[in-house]
Amino acid sequence: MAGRTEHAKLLSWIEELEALCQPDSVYVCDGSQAEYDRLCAEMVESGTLIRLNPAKRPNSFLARSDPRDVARVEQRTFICSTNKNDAGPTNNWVEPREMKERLTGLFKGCMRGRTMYVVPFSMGPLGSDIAKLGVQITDSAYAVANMRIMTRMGQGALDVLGRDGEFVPCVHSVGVPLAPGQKDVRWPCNPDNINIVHFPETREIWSYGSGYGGNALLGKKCLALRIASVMGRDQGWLAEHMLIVGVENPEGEKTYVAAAFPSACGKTNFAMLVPPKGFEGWKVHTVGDDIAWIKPGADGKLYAINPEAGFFGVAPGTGAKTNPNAIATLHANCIFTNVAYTDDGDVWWEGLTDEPPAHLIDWKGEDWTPSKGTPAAHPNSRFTAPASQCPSIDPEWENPKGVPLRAFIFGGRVSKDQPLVYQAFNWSHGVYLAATMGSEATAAAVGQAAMRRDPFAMLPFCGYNMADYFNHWLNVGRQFPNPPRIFRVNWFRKDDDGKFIWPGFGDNMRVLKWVVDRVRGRGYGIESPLGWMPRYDDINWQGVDFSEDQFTGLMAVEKDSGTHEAHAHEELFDRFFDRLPKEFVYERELLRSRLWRSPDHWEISHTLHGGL
Ligand code: TSX
Ligand code: MN
Repeated sequence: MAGRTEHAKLLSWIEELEALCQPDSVYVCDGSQAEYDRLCAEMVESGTLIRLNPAKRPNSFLARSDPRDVARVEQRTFICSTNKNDAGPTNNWVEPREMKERLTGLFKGCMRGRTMYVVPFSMGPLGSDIAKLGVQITDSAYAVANMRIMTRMGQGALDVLGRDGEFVPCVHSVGVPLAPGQKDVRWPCNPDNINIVHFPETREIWSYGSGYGGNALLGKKCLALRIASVMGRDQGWLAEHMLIVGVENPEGEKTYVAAAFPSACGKTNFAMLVPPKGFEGWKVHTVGDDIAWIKPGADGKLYAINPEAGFFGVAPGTGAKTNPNAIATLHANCIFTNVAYTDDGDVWWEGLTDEPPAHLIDWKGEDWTPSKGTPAAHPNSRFTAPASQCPSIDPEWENPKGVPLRAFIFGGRVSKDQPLVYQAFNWSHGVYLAATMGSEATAAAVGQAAMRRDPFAMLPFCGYNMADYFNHWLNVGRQFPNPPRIFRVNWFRKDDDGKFIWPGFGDNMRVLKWVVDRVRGRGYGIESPLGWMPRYDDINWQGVDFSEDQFTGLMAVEKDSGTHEAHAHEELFDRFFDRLPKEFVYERELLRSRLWRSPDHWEISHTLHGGL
């Protein structure tokens, strides 16, 4: 049974796209299990998918992409607003009419010899006030199968759409039409012609040439971040690159926190954190691992939903020690892309086990042994897994109202000078901390790690001028007498021997507890030049051997490097000169003056008083 709709605008849009793309057939997805099973069986038949050993991993599949199509392509991602400056200095821009012409050329006849799938989907629980509907047209069955895991896809979405509901039109093609009788390849794509295009004013998405992840699953980065961030700006809410967790203490009190980290900081691991020894009775519940839509409620609180229904996570580094909840989530009903294939028909990737198997088929489909010297799984290989299978999933994760947020955490990946945790003095200081966050990119010059700024972890995902985005955040805070508190963290500070000082992973619970204590008015804080900090005794150290000296080193603030950092913020802000919030200049001067008044080497002493 195919999906049914009487939505006149949707039906005429489908006809229009059919005329443009000239597919052999059109199929409207109903989202049923039978449909999913049929599509996957067809992809096994065509060689796009390998069915994994059902005894090891039931109803799960492996896909190997074209080696030229393994990640998002930021140089080929466009925000096509009427005015260039509305896209801002951090986005690629092309004039909308010019881009429409380019797309019409690319999409003309691009689906010849293929099926055009119509994929209706809801980002967010079906019918939630915060949710948004989209319809993706695609010639990739792989995209359809992934969309069924990642979104609420099919007849349910069509029913919510009704006869005249609003939807975001999303058009996707791998860009490889087939001549009559021409045999398809395993992973069709057109890597030299990739275009990932957003029209923020008309709220349309067009994606051409790639079958991979964020390029092809248009509900995720394209709709739920780039287009939704524009909707949020216009409608007074926030679309953020954030995980959401619910922290439950032994008394059963629950505190919801959202957190933004740049890539390669372990967001999914944090979203599924397992409390360590010393936290008996504490639980961390997962609401989402990548995207949060956050809306002001009538009661003066901010409510967040996870617009997604699954996890599209990086596989390497995910193991029973680093993230047991993810490993349990992956037991069945998953799609794996570009991981390695084991001799017994299962999957493997670096970090899944301490010891690699003696023999594998690597992500390129070649024989692999540990002596080969190349990774068996691609570093950006992925799992697509239903969120409902996560053991730590929050009972409220599908609550259409969302969950009330009490704190925002922003974290970078910095080996020097950035302390483990501190709290912003107020909302505008917090927005400044989020805007200036970044991660170290190992630079070519030996020994020098360059900071790559990634404001709010949104640099590749903001659908409009980031300076306007900063102003939007400042405005949201102004509406609330008691907004969520804002924190900065860094799990990655190293000592002089180049070793990580902080154990990280489950031990991050110790930081999370202090955050919860602070927002609940229970936790003590010392005023440092950077923000409020916990003293050694403000952290629960039960179950870990971490000395006061180690902690002091982890929290120290160097006057010189802090001043250098404040100066580097200017470089970032200069790009946004014409629309930069005045508050940022003010916050930078406050930071400089706090550092100016501080000793060369500031450190926490438990004898210090004057906290709050
Ligand atoms: O995900 C990570 N988190 C967050 C977990 C909730 N990672 C993985 C790297 C990013 C993909 C981390 N790596 C974290 C972390 O908190 N910290 C580190 C650094 C680190 C790595 C290893 C050890 C300690 C710290 N220790 C041993 O290997 C024994
Ligand atoms: Mn992400």
